[in-house]
Amino acid sequence: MKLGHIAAACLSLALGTSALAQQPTVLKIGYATSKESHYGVGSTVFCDEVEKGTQGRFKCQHFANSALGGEREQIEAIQLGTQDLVNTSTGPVGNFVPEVKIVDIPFLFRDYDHARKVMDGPIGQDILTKFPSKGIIALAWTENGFRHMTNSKRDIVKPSDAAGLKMRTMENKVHMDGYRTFGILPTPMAFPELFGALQQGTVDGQENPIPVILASKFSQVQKHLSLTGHVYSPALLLLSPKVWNKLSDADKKVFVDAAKKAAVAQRKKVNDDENNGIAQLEKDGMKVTKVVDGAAFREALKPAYAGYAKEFGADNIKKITDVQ
Ligand code: EAX
Repeated sequence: MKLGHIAAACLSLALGTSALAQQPTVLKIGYATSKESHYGVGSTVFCDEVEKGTQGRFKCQHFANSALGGEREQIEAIQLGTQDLVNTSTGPVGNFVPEVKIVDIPFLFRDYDHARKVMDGPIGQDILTKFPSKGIIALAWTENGFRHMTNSKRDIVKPSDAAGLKMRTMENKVHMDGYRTFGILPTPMAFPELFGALQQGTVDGQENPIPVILASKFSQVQKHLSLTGHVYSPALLLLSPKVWNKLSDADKKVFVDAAKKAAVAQRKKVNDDENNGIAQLEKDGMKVTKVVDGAAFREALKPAYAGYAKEFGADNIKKITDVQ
């Protein structure tokens, strides 16, 4: 090699090293739906705020549309440190952190105000402290939304209409116990498999919030939508301890504050989708049942509530329903 070439090689090596020192740490963030959906909106705000707050030392690579797998798989990857962040529903989370299960009880929350107040108040914040001992850092509650039923067979006004329908549920025992009292045949399945299962008729229906039904284009494979709002679906922004443990205290604060801003943006998108998305789904051909017999669903759920009271404590459930 000529001297000039060696000098050039040394120069490029030196430049390469200095460029490397300034390279931001790229965090992999995953979620179930598109980058334009509620999860994408919240995740984008989080990442922008982190990038700003750390002067560009951290940035994100987004893996939307379940590109990193189902929510259970992504949470496992967070524990292992092979994935940095996930913006996930609580669907599978109770299998990792049992204290979360109580907020998955059907008809526990009256409305969005009630749910958000509980999650942001002492009860919700206390649940977040249970994550680190399970190898997960919970930065904030985000949101998926109140879940509604869709199916390919008929309108659902009351539990007897839902009875006998094979419905995909999340891998969530609290939900499944409740839905069985409606007469539904719950079929737990990871979300990435759901569209195909609906298309092929492996299941008759599913239940998800409006933002998910919209983003996943379930109108292409489901005729009937009933606004059952039978359970609130909280979501969480989870971080791997492998990342967290290396952060300075100042950076930790940047991450937590960014997650809070993400939650605000994600909830706003949920509101927007609730307000505008139903008309869109009708336009897309869905038949929407807007008035359902909520009292009949609550009545049907009574045996499941006896089980919930035993598992979680009637007083703990009351503490949540008492929040005004
Ligand atoms: O988190 O699995 C589900 O039905 C979830 O609601 C969805 O993936 C978004």
